[in-house]
Amino acid sequence: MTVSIAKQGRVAVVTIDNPPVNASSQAVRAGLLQAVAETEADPSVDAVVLACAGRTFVAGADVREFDLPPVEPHLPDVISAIEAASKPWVAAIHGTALGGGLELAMGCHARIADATARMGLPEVTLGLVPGAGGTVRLPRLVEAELALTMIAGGKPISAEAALEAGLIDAIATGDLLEKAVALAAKLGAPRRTLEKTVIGAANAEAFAKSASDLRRKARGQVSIGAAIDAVERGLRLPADAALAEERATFLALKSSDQARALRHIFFAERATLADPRAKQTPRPVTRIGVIGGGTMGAGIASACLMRGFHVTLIERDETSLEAGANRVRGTLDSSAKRGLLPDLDAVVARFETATDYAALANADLVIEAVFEDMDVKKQVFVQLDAVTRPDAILATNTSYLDVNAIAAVLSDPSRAIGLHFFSPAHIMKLLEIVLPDAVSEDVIATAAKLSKSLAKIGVLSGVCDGFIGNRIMSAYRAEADRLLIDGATPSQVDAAMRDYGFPIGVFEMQDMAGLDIAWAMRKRRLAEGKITGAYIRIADRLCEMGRFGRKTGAGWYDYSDAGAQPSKVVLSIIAEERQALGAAGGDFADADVMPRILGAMTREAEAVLAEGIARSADDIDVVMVNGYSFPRWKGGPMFAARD
Ligand code: 3H9
Repeated sequence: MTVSIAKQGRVAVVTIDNPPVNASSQAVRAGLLQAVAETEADPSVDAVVLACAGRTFVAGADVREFDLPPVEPHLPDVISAIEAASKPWVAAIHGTALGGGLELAMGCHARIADATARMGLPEVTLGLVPGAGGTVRLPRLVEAELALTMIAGGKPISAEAALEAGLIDAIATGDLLEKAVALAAKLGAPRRTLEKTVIGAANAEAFAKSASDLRRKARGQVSIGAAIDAVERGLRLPADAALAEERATFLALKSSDQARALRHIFFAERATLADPRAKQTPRPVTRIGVIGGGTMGAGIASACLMRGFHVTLIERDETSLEAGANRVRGTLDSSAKRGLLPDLDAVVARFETATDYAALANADLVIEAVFEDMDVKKQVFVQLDAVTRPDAILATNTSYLDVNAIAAVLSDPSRAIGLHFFSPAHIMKLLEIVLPDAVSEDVIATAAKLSKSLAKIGVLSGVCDGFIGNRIMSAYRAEADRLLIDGATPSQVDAAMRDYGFPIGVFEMQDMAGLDIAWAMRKRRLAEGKITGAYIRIADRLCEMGRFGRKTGAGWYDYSDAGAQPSKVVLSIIAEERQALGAAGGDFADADVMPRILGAMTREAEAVLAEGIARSADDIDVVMVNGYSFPRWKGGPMFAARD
């Protein structure tokens, strides 16, 4: 039974059992309406507890139903029926109460949660606003500022924060259901959330500032502005009017292009590891070695420590080791200050450092993050081959180099794999899992499990120069250079990309990351004969002048206290290179920039797909959205191109 009723004394326990996440699909909604009728009619019932079986409370509406016409009963009507009941309903929350799940809980007359539960209204992340009373009930339970960040920011909060804010009535210590039944038994006449007065903003100015910050950050994502408007209506209008407007906005957004794109990426992210090779029995991993304490190595070490692994960081000498260890400690400290690491001491206790590879004798997995140079990486792997257990997995964090060639130096290449993290590694969600020819399936499965343990989205990639993401990025970067030759300016290209929804444009991005790394890579690829066609020397000439980007105060732009300014030097280099290539230049239309950038992206993506480097077009979308800031609400380049 999707919804069942059991009795505990005079309290009815209504349980939803709809795996995997108890989404409020049609069967759940119908079952709940039936449960309201039955408990109202049953004189032996004084109160009701609403609980869920399995791993979580209701995690929201069933997103798969959103592409189909709505089927009755609708969630707002179910929630209204619960709220109008003559007997008190208590929501017993474990896991996550999200979206329609939290709306259901807010329609109950009291809420109790276990200490690890989380609650939120993440509808904006799916291109929606809450559609079952969330924007009207939440501001009646918590202050307007919090309602705004939860609804328009889509951020869930902890049980502790929910208790402090007034969203829940109690945190259960011990058995949640038992405590919920006890609470229901003594609750008395139901107090309805909708009948409560709106709490409002403690500080109207702070509320207005957060609203305008959120609108600015939305960068074209419609649902964020719509969510702010809905919260403001929830604060201003009578409940009935606000509910009607909320529902109309929800229904209009549900069929919008942005919501469809966001649903696409939601499901694509959950399907990346649906490959049978990733489903073999993984090798156990508790002890991880990280070679190299630079930005990347320290970030990887921090990410692993924060997720419960034991980490040994290796550097070539004491000075570099100290610097690397300090980077790790700095990251851990700042995460602890933001409340992300409740037990910092326990995390630090799992962190060791050494200059001798012998310290890795017991490691289950080693990730090298040393200088991006084939010979250096091969030397590291030769040393690892000598000291590690034969079943230990050896991973390289290279972002471009041939993982087959690195694996080949091992006596058993089947234990080598690529784990391409993105910087900062403790924050970025994407992990490209690069599969050399000889890799064994349980090594793939172990990498897949690791990506989940690190709360990352693992995407399988074949071996090629740059794998999925950097290869596509190189292609659209080259196209951006061609745009300059054809008459565009760097600031024109950057502005067009920002207008499309990228947080920054391709030239600004290069200035931020530093131009020197790509320069070294181009030299290597030129030497290897991998660059064909007309070669555009603009970026090389900037590097020859020491213009490596922000870190040197100059790159594609000039930097000063006043910020980034277009550079006359760069514009004249572009003009010279145009002339050298015999290009006419002239005025370039803004509207012609993005079709060229997107065209280059999708052409390379098609090649990546045809060569079997990426498993699917959806995987490419996941990589570009999560590693390269492709606007999420456009669904990724492949989705955008076929839409
Ligand atoms: C909403 O509620 C609108 C209302 O305001 C108004 C209504 C009128 N639907 O993420 P996982 C599947 S909008 C359908 O890997 P985790 C997921 O595809 C909704 N399916 O697990 C996967 O399937 P499979 C607002 C869903 O433990 C499986 O469940 N709610 C849904 O890492 C496991 O998912 C949200 O936006 C769904 N709503 O994380 C919450 N959710 O195994 C979205 C999950 O076949 N969900 N699935 O690949 C989440 O944030 C996470 O899934 C959750 C669990 C935190 C719950």
